[in-house]
Amino acid sequence: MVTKKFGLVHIGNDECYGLVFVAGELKRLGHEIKWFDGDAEEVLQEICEWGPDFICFSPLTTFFKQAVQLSVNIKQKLPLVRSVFGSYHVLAVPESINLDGVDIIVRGPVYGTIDKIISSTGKEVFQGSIVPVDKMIPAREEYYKDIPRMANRHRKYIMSHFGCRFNCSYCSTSNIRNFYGKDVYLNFCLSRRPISELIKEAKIFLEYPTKEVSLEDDDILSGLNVEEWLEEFSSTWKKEINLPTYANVTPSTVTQVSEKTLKILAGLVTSVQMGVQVARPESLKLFNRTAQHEAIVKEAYNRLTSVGIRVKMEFIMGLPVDDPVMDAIESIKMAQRVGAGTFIAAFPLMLYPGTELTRWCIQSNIPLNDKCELESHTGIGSIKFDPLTTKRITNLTKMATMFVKYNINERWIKALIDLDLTDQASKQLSECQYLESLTFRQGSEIEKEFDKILAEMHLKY
Ligand code: B12
Ligand code: SF4
Repeated sequence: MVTKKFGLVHIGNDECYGLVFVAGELKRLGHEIKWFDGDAEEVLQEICEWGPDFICFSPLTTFFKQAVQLSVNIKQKLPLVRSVFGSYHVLAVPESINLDGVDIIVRGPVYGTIDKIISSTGKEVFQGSIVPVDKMIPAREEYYKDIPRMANRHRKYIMSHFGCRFNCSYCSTSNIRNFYGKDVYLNFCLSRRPISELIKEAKIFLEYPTKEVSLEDDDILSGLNVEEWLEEFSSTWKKEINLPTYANVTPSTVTQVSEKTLKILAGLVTSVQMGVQVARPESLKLFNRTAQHEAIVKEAYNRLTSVGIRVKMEFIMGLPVDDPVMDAIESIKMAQRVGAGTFIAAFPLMLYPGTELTRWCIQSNIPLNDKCELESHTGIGSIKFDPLTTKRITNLTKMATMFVKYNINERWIKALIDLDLTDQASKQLSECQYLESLTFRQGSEIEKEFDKILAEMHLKY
């Protein structure tokens, strides 16, 4: 076998989790790998000095343009290098193969594609093969060695399964499910990885200054035999890793699992993030989430807090509805009814390619906002509104955390969202919001390190 040099390009503030599995597969096959920080000024020079045969990108839609531009720049300097793109954006938009800078696209898993990548000469789109989840082996050693800002990140990620049983219209899950086919999706994306593999994967976190681990499954409570699995995972995690964790849940699953399951979860996580998204029934319908109405959210919130789990609720604002501002205010008022004083986060609606909602908006001729960069902290979403509504929605997403935490009433909310924010005010609000999320999970001590954390990331606002 000929050994090739594969450069892996990280982009963004958080780990590129899929690329960690690509690294594992390349290592298993005996290829040479090196990671590069795509956000670093000297990245182009460093890649040229190393001289890879292939350069790999795994951008979500948010980072796709940046990745393509970097690839174009690399290929100008190293005309023989071949660029390979994988992950969710190119899965949904394989036509991206026609762009300058994109030589090869891999749709779906990396498995079974490396030899094809090496042999290919023209522009090609490959489809990866499913392998049993216990054969998916990630590799982080080189990642953390080559990009210290990732190694030193206070938060790390791990996933026990890769899917979700719901079908929200704004989410890529339905697209991924269609791509794999329903049965394969069920068997692959919803199967749990062996606990021993998760522990092996997490051991490296202990070598670096890790403060918390996000159990990043879309819903930690979904999947078969959840009670037995959680019990075993929780006791092994505490024995072998014992770093604080948090997880994602969905209201409907929280209300369905047993009391014992919730108590086991309470022993494992310090808090959970629960997607609530919207309050109004017609907005729930637009999102294909009709079952997750206020009574379910309230029940889920109460069940979680009754076993001592703190809950962060997440909302989406700026919907293509008749009165988007009141729609968002109704969501805030619902969050206050469910858990005033708690920590919530609100994001502007982002339309990702391949989702049902994206298709619906295009078919319905909903005006789209070309200023949306798919960066949630900017407060700029995908739907185009008149200037006043745009301002109010942006302010609502930036201040929603404060409105619920400090239980601000509707008159004050309406007054505050009419303010014109200066650039500095906007930046500080995003920082405050981020600090709230850290103190919610890690306690107020983290405030002492906040300036250092900010210095190591490029917080978009
Ligand atoms: C884990 C996760 C995260 C993590 C890690 C993100 C990352 N960059 O890896 C965190 C929490 C940081 C995150 C954040 C965000 N996420 Co996220 N996240 C996920 C989640 C739950 C799982 C993704 C995953 O790691 N799967 C497991 C790995 C093993 O699979 P994989 O990534 O597909 O990789 C495999 C293949 O695709 C392929 N592959 C991947 N890359 C490459 C590259 C090459 C060269 C090759 C050959 C193959 C290859 O090989 C891998 C192994 O088989 C998905 C939802 C889901 N259940 O799929 C959403 C998802 C990916 N996230 C999404 C979004 C929108 C975001 C945010 C932009 C949200 C926001 N507005 O802030 C941020 C972006 C932050 C960032 N800096 O990247 C969207 C992406 C939609 C899109 N078209 O871009 C998804 C699909 C969820 C959704 N709402 O629809 N996310
Ligand atoms: S519950 Fe979350 S991960 Fe599942 S389909 Fe809805 S938004 Fe996507």
